[in-house]
Amino acid sequence: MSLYPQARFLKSANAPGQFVEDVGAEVAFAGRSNAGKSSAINVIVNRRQFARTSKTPGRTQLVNFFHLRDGARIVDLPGYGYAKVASRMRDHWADLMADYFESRRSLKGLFLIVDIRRRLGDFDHQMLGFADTVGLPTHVLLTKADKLKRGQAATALLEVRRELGDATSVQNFSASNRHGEDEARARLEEFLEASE
Ligand SMILES: Nc1nc2c(ncn2[C@@H]2O[C@H](COP(=O)(O)OP(=O)(O)OP(=O)(O)O)[C@@H](O)[C@H]2O)c(=O)[nH]1
Ligand SMILES: [Mg+2]
Repeated sequence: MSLYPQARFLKSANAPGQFVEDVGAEVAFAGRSNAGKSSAINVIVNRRQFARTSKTPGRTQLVNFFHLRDGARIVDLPGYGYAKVASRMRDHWADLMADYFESRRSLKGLFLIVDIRRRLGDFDHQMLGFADTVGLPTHVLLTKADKLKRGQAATALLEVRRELGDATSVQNFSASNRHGEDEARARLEEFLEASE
């Protein structure tokens, strides 16, 4: 059974004017391209191919809004870190992200999705910076934890926690074996409910 039976794709936006109405609460998912954002959303919402079903070419640079239930949304932010992306696209991305973080009153939390094997990169720190600027609580999912041995995954978690300190919560996660799904969902709900 779906935990979010009403969950559905709402729309993709390429400019602030296209964002859905700024009411209720939403939590944004950000991360490097291919980090596992869509897979994490699918596990948390408990629907196969949910975040992916609406995928169309070029969508990587779009802000995707999903309805979770009345008054609650998930936002799949454009993936970043493609070396080949033209600088004009990178500028567009930075402008769109700055605009999104500064203007969204309904934005209640940020999930940062990081491949546990790569650790945090410059763009990840930039996202945490955006969140910090506007006082947004953040949660880091170190995903693809199934790709590491248990001990290595535990060490990675400790190291990232030490690196980030109290600024953000951090957990290990795997979309493949669903490790950490309850913890992730609980944190999502905390962010959404803090606003009610
Ligand atoms: N082993 C393993 N593979 C994963 C996990 N999460 C995602 N993947 C794989 O990593 C690849 C990228 O996953 P996506 O969820 O599409 O990543 P994304 O961040 O949404 O990527 P973009 O939307 O293209 O930016 C896919 O081949 C997934 O099957 C995980 O927890 N474990
Ligand atoms: Mg995706």
